[in-house]
Amino acid sequence: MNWVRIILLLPVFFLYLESALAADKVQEWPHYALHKETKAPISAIKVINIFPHDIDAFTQGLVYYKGYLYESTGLHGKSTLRKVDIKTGKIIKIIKLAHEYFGEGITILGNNIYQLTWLNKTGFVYDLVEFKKVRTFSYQGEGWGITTDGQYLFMSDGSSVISCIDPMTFAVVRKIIVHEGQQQIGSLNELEFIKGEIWANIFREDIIVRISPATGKVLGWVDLSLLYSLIPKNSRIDVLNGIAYDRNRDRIFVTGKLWPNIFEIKVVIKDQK
Ligand SMILES: [Ca+2]
Repeated sequence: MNWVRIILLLPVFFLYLESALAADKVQEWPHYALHKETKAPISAIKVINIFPHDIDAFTQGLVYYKGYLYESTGLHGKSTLRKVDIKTGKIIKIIKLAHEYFGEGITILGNNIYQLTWLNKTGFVYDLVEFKKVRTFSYQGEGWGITTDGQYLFMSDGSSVISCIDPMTFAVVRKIIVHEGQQQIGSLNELEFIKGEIWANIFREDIIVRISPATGKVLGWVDLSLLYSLIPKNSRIDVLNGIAYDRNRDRIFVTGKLWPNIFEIKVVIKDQK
């Protein structure tokens, strides 16, 4: 074995390793570089209402339906599906998932609730009223967020890809690559369809990205960092996650994992470029 050759090549290897790691970091574009890199508008928010939220709810999915919020929570042994009164935060109905499942996104289509799990490659369909499980389905990769345009399901898996899924066959109809220019936007988490756009939390970031469902192009950003100043100090909070939309009254609700509050927000233009 030619040790001299190996020793001589070592710096090249480390240089390669470093550049590979740097390339990986580029994927994590938000938030530190966002304000100077993006050409899309960055919106600020105005808080309209503050509601209580279960501080034990590790929020992974949030959706509004006919006057109530429906929420999916994660963690093994603590995963649930629940119907919640908005004003009081009171749990109206709840079911627990088996210990092996880590609950993720939910959406409502027709008379059914669709719930993903994180690593089990398994989703559940429940009837909306009784939370009775009516179907189990499978998918490739991880389950993160899910939303609907009223026809198809749209699923995130923690990458920059959103998969458009047929709700009957669960086949992938098409894949949406979320991007701005050449830059893909990764870590897409909880999702919501709002006025023809897909809004997505970005894992570990204080921003929502607004996405064109047709092209995957970034349409803009919503900066939620203001919310941290409104949460009681010493709150044991995890990351922002959860977007729900009441299309009848044009109300947007956001929260986070273990957050003590759900916020009704309005978006205001902060930085029109
Ligand atoms: Ca949602």
